[in-house]
Amino acid sequence: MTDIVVGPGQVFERILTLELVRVTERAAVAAARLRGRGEEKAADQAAVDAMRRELNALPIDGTIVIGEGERDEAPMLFIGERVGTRKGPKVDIAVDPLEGTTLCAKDMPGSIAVMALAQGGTLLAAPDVYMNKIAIGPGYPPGTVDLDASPEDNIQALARAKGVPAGEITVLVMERPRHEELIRRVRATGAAIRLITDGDIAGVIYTATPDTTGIDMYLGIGAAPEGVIAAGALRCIGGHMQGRLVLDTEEKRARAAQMGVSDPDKKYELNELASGDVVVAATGVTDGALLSGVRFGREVVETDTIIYRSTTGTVRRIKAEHRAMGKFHFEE
Ligand code: VTB
Repeated sequence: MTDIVVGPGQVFERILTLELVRVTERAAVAAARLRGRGEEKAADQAAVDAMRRELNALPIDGTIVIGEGERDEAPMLFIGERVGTRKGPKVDIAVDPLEGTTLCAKDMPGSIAVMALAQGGTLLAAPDVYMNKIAIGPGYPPGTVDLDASPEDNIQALARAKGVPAGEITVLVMERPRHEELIRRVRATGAAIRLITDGDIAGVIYTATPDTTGIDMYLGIGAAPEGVIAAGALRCIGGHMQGRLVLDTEEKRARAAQMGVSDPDKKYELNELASGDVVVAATGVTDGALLSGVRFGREVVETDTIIYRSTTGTVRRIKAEHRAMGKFHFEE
């Protein structure tokens, strides 16, 4: 596969699109075996191990740009780690092998195994800090909402653009003390709030299909790496998103600068968070609004995966039955 050229047409990721499914499927199954055990670290580690094994089998020369942490704090899938067979196109990889570790440990809805693959240098190399995010779905003119506008103005603007009263808008927010004021102000407009305890990659993605998820807008502060992965998916489906890193200490600003962030206050647009062609795959670990969780049958393990490909905007859903992973089969 060495002759595959990264360039117009993006043959490489077309071929790899389906390969990624295997990566997130394996990670999801590994984590799901530890669902509901209250063991966040063990579930995460299982997902990391499985994802790494599968990534290393791919015909790519991949570099982890968003991973489990910086080199000294993460033994595997750390930022800068090279993955793949090295005989293939140079690609950037962003992973969150178990997004929503607590959700998985408590067997609550919404945990997923997720990764993005992009042309080298096109994903924002976000440090592990917070990001203030806003996202809405496709079909609205650019500038309908803005990260720097008040929540009240954003809700009114979105309601106008949608042609509904503010009372028919639903905003998704992560339940955190830091969002108390935001939640109060959103509710004061008449809009509804859906709270999630974790898992804001899916939270942002929900805005892309409001008719199925019931979510019109994402607001609030979540993790920056998750923001970049969500942006990758949103780029494929359409939708608007902005994000700003929360660099509130000298240490964080220095760390961000080391990773190439020259303006600590920059408001990133969707196409700056993920600026090139990207493929995003996510497999459900526990049930959620986006994906079903892994089902363990007597002989068959079932997974539910969604793959977004930005070049064409294709979204595929793959429900798989894995016989070789069934209870009565030996897994490596
Ligand atoms: C989120 C969410 C994650 O961290 O970005 C969040 O997507 C942000 O951090 O699932 P805090 O928990 O510190 O608020 C998670 O909840 C966990 O990684």
